[in-house]
Amino acid sequence: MSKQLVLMDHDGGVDDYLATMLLMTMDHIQPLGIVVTPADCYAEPAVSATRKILDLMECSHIPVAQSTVRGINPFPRLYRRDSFVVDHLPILNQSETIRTSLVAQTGQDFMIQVLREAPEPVTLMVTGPLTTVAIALEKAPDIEAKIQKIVWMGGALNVGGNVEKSWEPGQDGSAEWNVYWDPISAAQVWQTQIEIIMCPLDLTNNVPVTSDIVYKMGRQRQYPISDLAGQCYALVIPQDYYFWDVLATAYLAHPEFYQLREWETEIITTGLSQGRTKIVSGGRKIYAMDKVDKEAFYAYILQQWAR
Ligand SMILES: [Ca+2]
Repeated sequence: MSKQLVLMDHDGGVDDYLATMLLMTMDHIQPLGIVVTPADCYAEPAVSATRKILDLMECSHIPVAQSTVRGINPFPRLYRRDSFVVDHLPILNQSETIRTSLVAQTGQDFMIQVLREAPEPVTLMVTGPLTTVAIALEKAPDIEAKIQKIVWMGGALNVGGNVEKSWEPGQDGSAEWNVYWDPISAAQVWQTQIEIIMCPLDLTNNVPVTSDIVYKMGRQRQYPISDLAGQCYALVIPQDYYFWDVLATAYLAHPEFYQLREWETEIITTGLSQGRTKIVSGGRKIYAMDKVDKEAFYAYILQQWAR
């Protein structure tokens, strides 16, 4: 059986590194590269940490590219700082040199090239804003035909968003961060015919990062990857943290853990609700992950990181 081609586009949050670590364990997937979109991070440590993680996972043949797109509403500094912390974790700094290459071209140009050269359509695994995808599509509309589907962590359908009103003025709390960073790009992707399977807050709100699961990662810390995952989650445990990007990414390996539901939606790009993914009759059809077998998911990630 041929492997499923996947290009990942993450935005450098703690969860994004963990999603990358999970993707690298999937035997039936052939990762074509990793693009880092500079959203929930500072770009340089995020790119550096990503390359070091690929080294640790013995995936240094997979190229990393730095996207240079811009957002509209920056992520809080408190979240973005984590990219420096992860980049400095001892387990990622056992060698003075990084083997995984950083490609010379921008992440958006790399995305265009990878899609054009792919022998068959590619799944885009996106765990940050859709800006790099939108810019790539704008520069090279022909690549739409090479995108099999987009699996995306983003949006909030029937629950509130996660952009807190007390932190961010001028919005009503309905937006999810990956949309809010750049609602215009999300709306542009909504204009395409590409199949979108999203993992919204409606689902992730039910799958918290609990002390119990983090302790379980610790109890198998003889495995370096489980140890690293546990350290990363320990870093964010004081926040209200959920399996956002990791839950979305696990879908690639085990779609049978999930129930999908179709919705008609639109992206609100202006005003108080900018960044909202609103259910609207007659709107753009998308699939949302609606339910997940939580126990199977927790068991799966523990098993995959036991290496
Ligand atoms: Ca992310």
